Amino acid sequence: MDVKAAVAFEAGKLLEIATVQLEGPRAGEVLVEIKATGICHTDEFTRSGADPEGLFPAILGHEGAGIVVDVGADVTSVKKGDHVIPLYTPECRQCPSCLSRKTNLCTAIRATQGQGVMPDGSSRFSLDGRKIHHYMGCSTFANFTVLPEIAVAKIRDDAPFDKVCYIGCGVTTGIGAVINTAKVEPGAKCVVFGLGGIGLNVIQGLRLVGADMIIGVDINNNKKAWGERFGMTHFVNAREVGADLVAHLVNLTKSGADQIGGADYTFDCTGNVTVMRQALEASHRGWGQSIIIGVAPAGAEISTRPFQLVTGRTWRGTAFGGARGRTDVPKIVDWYMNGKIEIDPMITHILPLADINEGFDLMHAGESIRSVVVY
Ligand code: NAD
Ligand code: AHE
Ligand code: ZN
Repeated sequence: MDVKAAVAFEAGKLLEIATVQLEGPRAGEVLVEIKATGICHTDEFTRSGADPEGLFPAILGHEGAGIVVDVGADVTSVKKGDHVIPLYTPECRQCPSCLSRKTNLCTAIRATQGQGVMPDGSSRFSLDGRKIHHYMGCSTFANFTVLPEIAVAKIRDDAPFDKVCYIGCGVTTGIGAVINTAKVEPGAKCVVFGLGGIGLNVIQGLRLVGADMIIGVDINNNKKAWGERFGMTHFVNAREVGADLVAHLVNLTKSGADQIGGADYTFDCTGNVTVMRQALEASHRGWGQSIIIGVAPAGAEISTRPFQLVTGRTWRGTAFGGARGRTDVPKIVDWYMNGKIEIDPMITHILPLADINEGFDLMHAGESIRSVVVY
């Protein structure tokens, strides 16, 4: 069938709107009509050429929501008409990773997903006979896409696609990093670096679990009001503080008998390895945990003095907020529908597919929190 897509033909180039061909679902696969998709910074990371796994041409996008319109043989867990959110972290419930209960990083199809193809090794997308790669197993920058059955979460029918698409990455990543990965306890002191589409969800996750101190760090003063809107208690402009940023943050967290200072938990939501080091070093001697969420360019490496770890700080990372998609995503949709978490104010721009490049411009200008393309 012919479908409308924004195609990334080459690294660093604008996406091009094109009619491409999509084959129907094979065994274990489903065809989904995508109704809305968010634009995450990770899409920009790959579009720009910074992603060592980036493949071109490809149909990017991994933060979507839509309706199952066809299913291949042997599909049992979803049916035509079901509303779903595509999962770049699938949940097969059978692989060693799923069975370990120690990680959400299902390994059933990770190898082929990284090669931009379906689990049988072929792509369903093409343009005039030329193969187009899938992206993160999702390719939500097309109005129809094919996904493995294990890579869709069935959600309730009354949830608005143009809002809950954000649960496909940003919302779940931010809130999940707090709840699943760090397991932040009430009363904790926390620092969030980078108050964008992910960082603000970390902040609302911290508010949800009852953190006492939520310090937000950004280089854009406009993010102060944004952070406060979701529960941030203190704002620090990293550029204005300069080289003393870590000392400044440690001082802010000192209180009463604790004159050592440092946060119980810090979160990097920037993808900048210098910031990752600051985040680790701003965490508390003896027990501080620093969670890396940001994705860094090919070749980038993190470093610190081993002394930082010897003295009890822990460096950790999280993908998709440690969430098991088919199990957790429907619950997060319920949280949104019941008013437990907010999404609407963070969706600052709604665009037609034809204007998708504008969504990337808004991200670069720091003007959007999330732009959502509605088909
Ligand atoms: P975004 O562009 O919306 O936000 C980034 C924010 O960081 C902006 O507010 C920007 O001003 C701020 N910033 C930039 N440099 C900074 C610095 N030196 N110090 C402090 N703040 C700084 O991006 P996003 O969509 O929120 O994504 C954030 C990062 O998370 C990206 O690297 C993205 O690829 C990654 N990500 C990871 C996962 C995961 O599962 N681990 C999921 C989604 C996104
Ligand atoms: N391809 C990149 C890695 C990118 C990455 O870490 N992606 C996250 C999700 S970001 C969503 O916005 C992830 O899920 N990682 C786990 C995995 O298996 O990819 C690179 O650097 O090679
Ligand atoms: Zn993302």
